[in-house]
Order: sequence, then C-alpha cells, then structure tokens
Amino acid sequence: MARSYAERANTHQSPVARRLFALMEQKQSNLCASVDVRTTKELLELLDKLGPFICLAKTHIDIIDDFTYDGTILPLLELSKKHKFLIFEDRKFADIGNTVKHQYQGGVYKIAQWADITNAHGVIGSGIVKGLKEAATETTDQPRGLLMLAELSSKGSIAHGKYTEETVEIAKSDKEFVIGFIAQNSMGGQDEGFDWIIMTPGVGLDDTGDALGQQYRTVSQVFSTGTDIIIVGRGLFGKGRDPLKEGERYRKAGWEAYQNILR
Ligand code: 5BU
Repeated sequence: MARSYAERANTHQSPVARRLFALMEQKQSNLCASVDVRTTKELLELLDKLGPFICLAKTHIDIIDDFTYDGTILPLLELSKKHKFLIFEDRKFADIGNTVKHQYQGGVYKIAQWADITNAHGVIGSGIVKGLKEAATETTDQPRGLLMLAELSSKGSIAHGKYTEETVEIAKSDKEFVIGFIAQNSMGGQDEGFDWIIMTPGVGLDDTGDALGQQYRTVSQVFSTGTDIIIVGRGLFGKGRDPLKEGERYRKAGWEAYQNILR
C-alpha cells in the first residue's frame, strides 16, 4: 500500500523532502517541469507560466547561453518563492569526491547556493555523496538533497541490473542527504527504513520518443512502476505546445494517477 505525500511530509528524514512533499500536497502536483531552453528570458517566462502547476523545476543551467548569477539565478529564486516550487539542477555529477565538491560549490554556476536538489551518478562510488554533502554543508544553511541516478530513460542505457543495485547501496550511505533516485522503477528500501523519492523522466502523453534515443512512457505507466514525481520537458512546451494548457493537463494526470495508487 502506497503512503500519501502528506504522511511522508511529516516523517521524512530530509528537510528538503519534507518541504517537497508538503508543497506537492498543497498544490496537488507531482509534476516536475524540465525547462530545457537556451536563454534566461525563455527560462523565466516558461516557469512563470508553469509555476502554478509544478512542485519542482528542473534545470540544465549550463545550456543557458546568457547565464549570469544575478540575471538568471536571482529571478529564478524569486519565481520559486512566488509560485512555491523547489529547484532541481540536473547536473549529473560523475567525478571523485574532491572534484565534485568544487563543481557543486564553485565555477560560474555555484549550484550549491541555489539548487535545493541535485543528482549524481553512482559509477564513482560513495565518495561522490561525501564530497557533495561537504560542499552543501560548507556553502549554505539551507537544506540540500541529492538524487542518485539509478536508471535512465534512454534507449540502450547500461544502467541496470548490478549497476542499479550498487547505486542503491551507495544511496544508503547517507540517509539524510540522499533523498531518492532518478529511476524508471521503485527501488525498494521501505523494509530497511528508507523513504526514497522516485523521480522519473521520459514521460510524455503524446509522443513515444525522439530521434536521439529518448523513450517516453505515459503518466499512468510510470505510476504503475512506482514513481512519485513525473519529470516532463518537451511534453509541456515543445512543438508549439501551450505550457498553460499542458501544465494543467500533466498536473491533473499525475495527481489522478497518484490517487489511484493510494486506493
Ligand atoms: P524531455 O523533453 O521530457 O524528453 O526532457 C527530459 C529531461 O530529463 C531532460 O532534461 C533530460 O536531460 C532528463 N533526463 C532524461 O530524459 N532521462 C534520464 O534518464 C535522465 C534525465 Br537521468
């Protein structure tokens, strides 16, 4: 029997996860918008439209051509307050602890300063969790959360079987900082006291994939395999789609699918 977001908002070990679950319940949304656009203007305009429908905004901050901290991040943080959503930088860290620590804290993007959530590959071993946690603690008093990349949506992905299992083991190394997985399936853990959040990309209601290996499943399909949060990008704004219309459509589909698994 699935546990409700409201219940998990009260019991989760991570303050970021508690905030996220509370927002999800309040906004009746398990929709994360993946806003993969190339200019600050497009990013902010899109999130101002999608804001009411989402619990989380997922960025690839390094694809913004005109990025500046003050011009891009400060208004992004304002929007996150205005519309009440958290921010997830999909950085996919994949290096030794010492290097990812610098990458998370420093450079032009200074991700640890503004992103509530980020993610990392398991290929490197548990040092990556330690390095990122140190960076977060040294940078800010604000709570930060990490997702491990357990499975991918793309055709031919080699993250499965033993690799996925070992990534789950790495996640167990820090119960408070690691809040869950990017995955296509549930990763278990409940028996051992873990309340992992599963966020699933590769979700689309109108397309089955793209020309570069992306594969889409429907909202009800991903809920049937244990997702908590759907990550949707081009389904919301690609091909001339109207983000206001699609935002509400995916929010509603996600909320109904969640209510079905609670029954
Ligand atoms: P789309 O436009 O809905 O296809 O965008 C999906 C987003 O999720 C995009 O930002 C990818 O980088 C991200 N993604 C993914 O599609 N599949 C994965 O397995 C992982 C991330 Br991990």
